[in-house]
Amino acid sequence: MKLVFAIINSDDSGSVSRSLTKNGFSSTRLATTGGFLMAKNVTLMVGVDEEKVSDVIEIIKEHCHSRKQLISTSTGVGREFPTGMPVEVNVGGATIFVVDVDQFQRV
Ligand code: 2BA
Repeated sequence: MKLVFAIINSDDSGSVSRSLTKNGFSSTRLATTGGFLMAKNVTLMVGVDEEKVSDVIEIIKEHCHSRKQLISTSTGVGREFPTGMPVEVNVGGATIFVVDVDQFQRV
């Protein structure tokens, strides 16, 4: 079994969750915050058999869009950038980690 962690934009999270459910996948949503932008995002946890991981990733890809976001460097975000200059970063579609699961039990 594998555990898929997908960090996604909050605006995409509803359609991803609905599509996962519709396709028979169980998922858990965590309210998270990106370390760089300090903006809220959503992390989905999906426990799934190995042969279904690609199906889960396809659903995530289908519903997650990349966005350009302007950040103000005067807020202290991104210290490597010259201060006072707005900087554009490309966020998403999704950041996905797939990890091995040693045990899965419902008790
Ligand atoms: P944030 O950490 O808030 O990062 C938002 C976006 O800012 C990133 O988009 C990237 O384009 C840019 N960025 C992040 N760190 C940067 C840096 N040190 N210098 C310049 N630009 C930087 P994404 O790569 O699409 O990441 C979206 C969110 O996914 C991240 O939000 C974070 O919550 C998560 N994430 C991305 N990579 C990760 C990783 N290796 N480990 C854990 N979480 C990660």
